[in-house]
Amino acid sequence: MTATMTHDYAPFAESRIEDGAEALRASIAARGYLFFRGLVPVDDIQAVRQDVLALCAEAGWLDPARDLMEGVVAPGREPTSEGREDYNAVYRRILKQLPRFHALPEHPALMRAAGALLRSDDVFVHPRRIGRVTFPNNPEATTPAHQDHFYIRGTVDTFSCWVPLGDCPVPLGGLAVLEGSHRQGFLEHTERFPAAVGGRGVPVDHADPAWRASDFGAGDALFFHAYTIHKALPNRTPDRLRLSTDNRYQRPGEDIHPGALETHLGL
Ligand SMILES: O=C(O)CCC(=O)C(=O)O
Repeated sequence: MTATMTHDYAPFAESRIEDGAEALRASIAARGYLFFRGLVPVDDIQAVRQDVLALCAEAGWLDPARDLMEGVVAPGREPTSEGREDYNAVYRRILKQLPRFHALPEHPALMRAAGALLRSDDVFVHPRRIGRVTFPNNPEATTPAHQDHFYIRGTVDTFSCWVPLGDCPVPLGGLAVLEGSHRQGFLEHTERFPAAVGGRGVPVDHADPAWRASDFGAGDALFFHAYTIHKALPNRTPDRLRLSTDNRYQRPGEDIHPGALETHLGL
């Protein structure tokens, strides 16, 4: 069984930062997520995309005959994924050598939205940077349905923000959210997906009409609560890399698990 199956999901409800903090908090309390179009300037996202893709190209992952920014996988290149030696060698460089990748979670646009959700001018950004390079033709590696609290722990008042590095239409993957699922509280993560990111998930009905997903454009951002069930959609393109970042925000001084202060995968 793969981590996710493909269905046509209804699109996300869209929020605007101009809606104001009260309305945004009411919206995330009702739905468990906020989806912003064009929150981060496209050029700021594309700059990080370029940095990440340059490292992918150096590793021989990309087709040199194609424009770097397309992120087209080299013909014959087998997929790789988190935890494998060849993947981690590139991912370590992404985490350590790219100042613009490192700075992205603290982008003023993301900080402003996080501050509104946390009802605080003072926002603590988790230092654990997380990026993902998801190959096509590798559905087993698709992130299964889960709640971030299972992985993050610490205060439940932690919000995640998923930001793709570039356009991410549904066939390239994206992220789907089970609307309203944060109200179920913390769930047992009993499902096991050995080949997938994280490896553990909650049992879900993939045909549940409460699932939401939309095409993401560069600069779009999806915030969600630590209890909101979400999953990646499989990269169904024949040859494109899906690039994304996971960013976490909480109020300073609240409970935090020591692991959230360490680098991702110990890299
Ligand atoms: O992009 C992915 O594959 C997983 C992202 C995710 O689950 C998260 O941001 O918590």
